[in-house]
Amino acid sequence: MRVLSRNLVWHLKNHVLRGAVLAGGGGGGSVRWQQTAPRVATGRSLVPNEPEGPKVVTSSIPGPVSQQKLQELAQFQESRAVQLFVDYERSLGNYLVDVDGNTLLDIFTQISSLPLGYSHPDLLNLLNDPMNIKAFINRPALGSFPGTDWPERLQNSLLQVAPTGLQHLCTMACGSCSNENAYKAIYIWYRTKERGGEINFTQEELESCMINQAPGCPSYSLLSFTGAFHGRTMGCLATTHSKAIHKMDIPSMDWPIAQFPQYKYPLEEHVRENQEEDRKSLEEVEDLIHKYKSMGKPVAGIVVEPIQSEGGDNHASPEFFQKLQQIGKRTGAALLIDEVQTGGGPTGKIWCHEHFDLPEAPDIVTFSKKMMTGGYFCKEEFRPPQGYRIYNTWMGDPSKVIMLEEVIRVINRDHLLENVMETGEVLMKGLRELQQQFPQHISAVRGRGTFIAFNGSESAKRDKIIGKLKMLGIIQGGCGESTLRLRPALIFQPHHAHIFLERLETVLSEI
Ligand code: PSZ
Repeated sequence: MRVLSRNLVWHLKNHVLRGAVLAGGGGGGSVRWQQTAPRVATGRSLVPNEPEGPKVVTSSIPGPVSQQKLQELAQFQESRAVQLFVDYERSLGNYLVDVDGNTLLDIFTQISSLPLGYSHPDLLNLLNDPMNIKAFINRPALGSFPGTDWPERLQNSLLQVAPTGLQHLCTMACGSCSNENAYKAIYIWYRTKERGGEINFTQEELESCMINQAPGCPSYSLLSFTGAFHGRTMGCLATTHSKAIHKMDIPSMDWPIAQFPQYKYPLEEHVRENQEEDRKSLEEVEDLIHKYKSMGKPVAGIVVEPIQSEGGDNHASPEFFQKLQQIGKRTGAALLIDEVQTGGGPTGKIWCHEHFDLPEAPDIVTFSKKMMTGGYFCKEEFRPPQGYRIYNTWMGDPSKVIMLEEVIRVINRDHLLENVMETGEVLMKGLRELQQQFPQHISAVRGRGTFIAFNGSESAKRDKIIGKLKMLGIIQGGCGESTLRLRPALIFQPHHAHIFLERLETVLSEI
């Protein structure tokens, strides 16, 4: 009943009262999120025929069909992380439809990896081109047998959005393998520098590397930050520190880990304390770099997320990143910015580090998720001096790059970065108001674009909010200790934001 009446309120606001400034009503709670005419106007929803709003038809989620499927799957696969089964046939735009027929507004988008939501018509349309169909079924080993159009494909996709100053790239399949190979590129670069331009290996190097010993396998290290997430493969995992469950029982490397700045929010009210956090963190970075050098494990690179995502949406200032870059330059360590989760537009720029005004490009930028393909951009000196050193079977997938080309075209055509900024403003304003109204439940609203988060009062309360939102038709994710994060697609518009805010208000007034 409650859901039905909420749907009705939503319908009124979006169809009857669209463009008007609402001053009250809304089932007990006041509706203060002003509806203004959208600046990005291409009809109501950017994806035609999207559902009108969320609709929950089962008394619990996962519903009975999802539960039954889960039992089937669990017979032969560990499936405890499965939340529900999805009807991808019926999911569209910002709405995920599950196998029980629940229509859910998706603000988590497959762990932040859908740039254009579900079944975007322009992506579907790619399959009408017979050339594309061949690309989808003939998957090449790109490092050795790329198709005729591969250079052109990369020019028309990844290189169109390459960060300024990074004109070289390597494609990979996922975020972890992008980081893993970027780490290798850093070590190769570092050792090549040490050899002083000599590109031939010594016999001793050739033999020792085969048995994991120096000098062929030097003991270099990579500096990462507390709370970081860079993937779960062995090298990446050594730099991941967000949750113990990721790391338990896996042997790892003793590499330096510096404390990431622990900011207070809102940023404008805590400038002094946050600057002090930057200072402490950067001082530790320098200390660790010196310490590890004297231990015989020189730091070849620094890896950092522009906004720590899995670790709890922890921000750091542009000055922090500028100074981090300076430290890297001074000590001879490369700077790798991991844009796997932030890249592709959710912060209102294609790359989050564009917000930082770095005096020059970082050395390597890794990507995946919304970029459809994994990979990294790098400076020329990060290309290994020999071939076949950064390589694997697929090295990505042309079909994903074809999709990315279309995604970039749609981002430009539909002004999706502007849409992200506009929707982000609506979300931030609404969340700040809710934070004032319910300070006992939520705090620390923060974000860039629609890459937004806020804290619950504690981990169990956060999970409760997520659970109740789901029953009101909203899929939202958690991260860190007690944080709720928004990771909508780039097609998430102000009217979707209003549905979310309204339902969050209901949840907060009920818990
Ligand atoms: O639990 C997990 O394994 C999750 S939940 C979210 C992610 C992984 N994100 C992946 C990720 C990332 O956010 C950053 C900043 N860097 C690297 C990765 C690894 O990417 P994948 O998962 O594609 O290997």
